[in-house]
Parts: sequence; structure tokens; C-alpha cells
Amino acid sequence: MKKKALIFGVTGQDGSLLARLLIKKNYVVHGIKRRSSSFNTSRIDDIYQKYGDKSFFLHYGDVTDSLNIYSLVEKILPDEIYNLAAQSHVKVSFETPEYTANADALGPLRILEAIKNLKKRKKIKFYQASTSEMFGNSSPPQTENTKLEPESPYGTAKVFGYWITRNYRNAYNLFASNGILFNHEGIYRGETFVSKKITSAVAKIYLKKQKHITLGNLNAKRDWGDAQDYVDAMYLMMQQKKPDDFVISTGQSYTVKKFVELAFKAINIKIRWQGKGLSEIGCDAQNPKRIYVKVSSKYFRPNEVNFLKGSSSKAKKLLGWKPKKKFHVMVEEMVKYDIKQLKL
Ligand code: NAP
Ligand code: G4F
Repeated sequence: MKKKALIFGVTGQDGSLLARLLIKKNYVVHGIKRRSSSFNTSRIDDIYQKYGDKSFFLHYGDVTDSLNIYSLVEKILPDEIYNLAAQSHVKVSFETPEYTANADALGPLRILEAIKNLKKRKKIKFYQASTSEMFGNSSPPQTENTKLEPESPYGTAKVFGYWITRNYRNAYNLFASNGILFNHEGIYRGETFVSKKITSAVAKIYLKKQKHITLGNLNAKRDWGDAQDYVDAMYLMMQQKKPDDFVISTGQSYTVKKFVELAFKAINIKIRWQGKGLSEIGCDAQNPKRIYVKVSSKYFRPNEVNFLKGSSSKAKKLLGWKPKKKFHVMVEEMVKYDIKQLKL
């Protein structure tokens, strides 16, 4: 019998990579997509064309709708549920805090309730997409034991999701695990996250379709990993005998500025920084009159998480997981992919 997985958030960056991975591992994959007035399945269209209605099935759903969740879980009776569905943009969470809490905090609770109250008896494993954003400005390196001090409505909602997952594991003996993932990027990353915003702008600059990019806080430091590596870790967590919580990170941290420098390096431009604060600019080191990077207050957040750097020694020891792709390789690949897409 093939294993069955149910993925909430299958149309997102991680969901689309996880669906591919699980199909390769011989699972039947059920994905939940939201109703949208425009197409939101571009990341999974190729999977659907190849495996649609054979080993890949799509259903309409929403993690803000309890009855919908219950009936999907009861109908599909999966072996594993991955909850990747979320309003996942930190800055947007300051503008839509209530919706963010509904989807990101109550969403996992609704799924856990569906598993707990299932009429047909089945031991379903549950994965919750927790995040390094929960640590806020707690000192690095952040581990499974670091204090959670979220700085945004998003981080705060995710703390609820994290704790309710642990709570249902302890109270009802559910197999419920948290992956506490640090930032992870790749060619499928959403356009408004800083990595993809930078690489797609650099690609447009290279093809003379854009002149410069405007960013917010250039000095924030992130532990940036590769999305494919991180999805491998999710799968490993669900193959364990016991549920647990794991930090997934590279252990290295770079500023947004460094990301910018590497992205421009991929098109053979060396960036030199001048000025400070909102007046800081990034220009061509060969031709300082040519400005490529500007700063605007529009992209700053009411609160910032300044320095994320994780330690994944637990995942290394218990899951045998370690990151494979190097940061500079990932940045270069993203730029090259964006150039290729623009040329199509
Ligand atoms: P993403 O690309 O933004 O994808 C989010 C997914 O959730 C999309 O499929 C989206 O559907 C879906 N979704 C949003 N609201 C929903 C709702 N109310 N009901 C059902 N589905 C909903 O995010 P990602 O980067 O793949 O991240 C996956 C998960 O990991 C998220 O929970 C995120 O918070 C968490 N996380 C991400 C990172 C990271 O660096 N990427 C790090 C730590 C944790 P649409 O396509 O229709 O919008
Ligand atoms: O790419 P970002 O928007 O990612 P952020 O806020 O770190 O959140 C991502 O990682 C979390 C894990 O730690 C996930 F849970 C979450 O779902 C999401 O995937 O911003 C990264 C940094 C921030 O410090 C931000 O202030 O880049 C800075 N930044 C500077 N200029 C910018 C910009 N961020 C965005 N999105 N856009 C800018 O123009």
C-alpha cells in the first residue's frame, strides 16, 4: 500500500517541493489549494500534468474553515499531514494581524482537532511549519531551547501554532512535530521576499528591463538555506519513531547587503556602498555614478528581527540531516533562473 500525504499549502514554495519529493518516494499526495480569482497553481502545474489523478490530487480548502478541514481529513485519511499553509509574509502580518492569527495560529489548531476527533480510527502524523521568526531578537545561535520572543503578528501567531502542536502531542498522544525552519530560498520563492525580490531585479537589470532596486533594512542578518534541503528535513522528521521538534538551519548568517552583493556578482557587477540609513546607496564599483540599490522607509517593519543564526546539531544527530547547498551557489542559481525565465 502506498503511503498517503495531505499537504496544506501545496501551492507555495515548500509545498510544491514537498509534493515532488513525496511523489518520488512513492506516496500518493493530496494537496489543498485555495480558491483564488486568478491562477495560483503555477508552481505545481507540471506535477499535476504528469501525475494528476494518479498519484497527485488537488482539493479546494482553507485553514480558516474547520468543517472543510475535518471533511478533507476524514475523506482522505492520510498517513501524514504537513501544515505548510500560512500568511507567511512578516511585513504583511503587521497590516493583516487578525487574518494572520486566524490562518497561522488557529489553522494548525483546526487540523489537530480534526485528527483528534476523527471518527474513523487512524494514527495520522502531523507536521507543523514553525519558524525562526518565533525567536525574535533572542541571542544567536538559536536552538530548540532558545526563548521565544516574537517581534511580529506573524511570529506571535506561529508561537501559538508551535505550542498547540506540542500541547496536542502531550495531551492526546498525537504524533505531532514542529520543524523550526530558518529562512530558506530557491527558484520557487515568492516574489515579495527579499531574496527573490533581489534576484529578479538583478535579472531585469541584466536584461535592461529595470534600472535599480529599492529595499528596506540592509543590515538584518539571516541564516539563509536552500528550500530543497529543508523540505528533505521535513520528510525525515515524519519518518521518526517519536514526534519531536527540530531546528533546521545552516549555522551561517549573512546580511541583506551580502545577498545583494552576491546577486550582482552573478552578473559580474561589484557593488560599492555609500552613505548611511535611508541615504545609503549601492553603486557600481567601476562607475560610482551608476546607482543600483536605493533604500526606502516603505520597506522597513515596525519591529525588526536583527540576527538569526541557528544551530541544527539535534537534527544532525537524530535525523542525520545537514544542509547541502552553499549560500553563494543558491544565490547564483536564483539569478540565473530568473534571467532564463525572463528570456522565455
Ligand atoms: P508560501 O510560499 O507563502 O506558501 C504558503 C502556502 O500557504 C501557499 O500555498 C498559500 O496558498 C497557502 N495559504 C495561505 N493562506 C492559506 C489559507 N488560509 N488556507 C489554506 N492555504 C493557505 O510559504 P513557504 O515559503 O512555502 O513556507 C511554507 C510554510 O513554512 C509557511 O507556513 C511559512 O510560514 C513557514 N516557514 C517558511 C520559511 C521560509 O523561509 N520559507 C521559514 C520558516 C517557516 P496561495 O498559493 O493560494 O497563497
Ligand atoms: O525575505 P524576508 O521578507 O523574510 P523574513 O521576514 O525573514 O521571513 C521569512 O523567513 C521566516 C523565517 O525566519 C519565515 F518564517 C517567513 O515566513 C518568511 O519566509 O525579509 C528578510 C529580511 C528582513 O530583515 C527584512 O526587513 O530582509 C529585510 N528586507 C530589506 N529590504 C526586506 C526588504 N524584506 C522584504 N521582504 N522586502 C524588502 O524590500
